[in-house]
Amino acid sequence: MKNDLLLKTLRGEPTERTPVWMMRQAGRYLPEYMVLREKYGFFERCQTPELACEITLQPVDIIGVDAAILFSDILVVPQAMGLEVQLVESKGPWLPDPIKTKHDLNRIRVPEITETLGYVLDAIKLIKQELNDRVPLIGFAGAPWTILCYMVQGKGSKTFDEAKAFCYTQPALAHQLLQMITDTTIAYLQGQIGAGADAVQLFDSWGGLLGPDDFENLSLQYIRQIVAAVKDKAPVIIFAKGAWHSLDEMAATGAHGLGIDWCIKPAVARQLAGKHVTLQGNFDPAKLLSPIPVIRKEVTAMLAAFGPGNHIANLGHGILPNVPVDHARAFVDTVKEYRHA
Ligand code: 1CP
Repeated sequence: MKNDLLLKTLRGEPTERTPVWMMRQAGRYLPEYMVLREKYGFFERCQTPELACEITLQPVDIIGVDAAILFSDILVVPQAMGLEVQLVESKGPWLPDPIKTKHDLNRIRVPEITETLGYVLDAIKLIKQELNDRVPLIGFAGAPWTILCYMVQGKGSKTFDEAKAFCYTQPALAHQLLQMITDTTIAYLQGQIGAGADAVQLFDSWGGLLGPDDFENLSLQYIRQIVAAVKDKAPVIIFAKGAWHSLDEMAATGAHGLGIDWCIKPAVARQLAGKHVTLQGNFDPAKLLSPIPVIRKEVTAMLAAFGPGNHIANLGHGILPNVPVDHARAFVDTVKEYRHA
């Protein structure tokens, strides 16, 4: 690997500088992505290895990030389990027949990965070939709780109240569903690593909607199973947005990296997570809308706050579609130019 800054940092080894990538870096803020978005539907872009490969490589070539992340979506998992998932223009994900009852659970299954998600594995093989070891490739999946949110609510939400009501009123069914998602995700991530992914990230985007006890019960116990099943095959990053209260338990899973958002100070996160795990984050994505000199100053402050080693510079959540490309580049360049005293 020509640029192994990310993998070294995840293994806890020292590097000459901090590695940097951006969550959702392959996407709508890039004009080159928008050209392909005009021509092909969302799942067509995911399911065509040549398109997924081209989109995955765009931020590597255009912005110069230290890692590629597979272009796909967390919602291909419910699709593979047998639920219909659409992406409605300017409205987001839409699942017309969400899971509400025991009867609905009979409509889904733990699928064979090569049969249902073989296109992802093919995309990974092609991406690895095209990357030619320039930078590592990150594979990913949604954490079971976040996937349940969409499978039950049927669409995006600020509160995911229907998903929570399902868990609180039908706990046995909820746990059955979470275990099915977990089993699918383990096979899926093992498949991604087998196809060539150098590291994997679990996105628990809605983990922060749960209190600490519910987070353990509905999310972390399943994340723990997934980390245990993949951590010896490739480094694992857990990004449970807003779930800072459980950083110690997340570190105890044996994950190599923990993502944090901008609502926690790096020093506090370090204290909670312990000395050894690598922290990833935590720039407020909306701050990329600031003037470039402000971005540079704030990124420098963020790097100083994390201190040297055990840090992957990233945003605290996905990049916003209205971020100018040169602002994203300023974020990445500032990290690449920075050296700890
Ligand atoms: O072009 C378009 O309009 C589609 C927008 C889009 C894109 C570019 C969606 C729909 N998904 C993606 C790609 C995607 N999704 C990646 C690609 C790799 C990268 O560049 O990072 C990844 C990692 C995801 C993961 C994802 N999808 C998450 C977890 C990360 C996060 O942002 O919290 C979630 C929650 C989703 C669901 C989803 N898919 C798409 C949208 C707009 C959403 C969010 C909907 C919501 O707010 O509830």
